[in-house]
Amino acid sequence: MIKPDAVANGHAGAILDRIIKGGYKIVAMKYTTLSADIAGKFYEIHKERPFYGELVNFMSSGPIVAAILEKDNAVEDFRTFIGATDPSKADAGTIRADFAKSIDANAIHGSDSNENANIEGNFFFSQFERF
Ligand code: YYY
Ligand code: MG
Repeated sequence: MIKPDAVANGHAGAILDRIIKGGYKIVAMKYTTLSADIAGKFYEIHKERPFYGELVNFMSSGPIVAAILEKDNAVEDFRTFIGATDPSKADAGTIRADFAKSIDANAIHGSDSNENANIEGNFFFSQFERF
């Protein structure tokens, strides 16, 4: 998911270009805005964390791009490709190093396991959209 900061800053196209050139096939994609309720559900796992309220506010603050990507070893490789959660600690050349400004507004989300990739894909897309 390309987060509201990156979309608002005009980086969605550049980020998608990197993703495609990085060898990821876009299986499904949508441009939409999350309500606070939906953003809260997406990040429900972080409910008890101190940053949850701000995270939900931020994630529902403007349009996002959600996509299902396909590649060998996609989940692990994509986490490396986007860089550390805190962009100041992200490796040079990663999406977060180049497009994110802070740990809370960090440009992009990547699923952290195959199981969660499936759950999160189903969260955004119907069975007809993820052919
Ligand atoms: O998977 P990843 O996005 O890299 O980080 P998580 O630890 O799952 O946290 C999800 C999300 O929460 C993170 O992308 C930004 C926000 N966040 C925050 O605002 N402040 C923190 N100290 C940790 C995470
Ligand atoms: Mg995470």
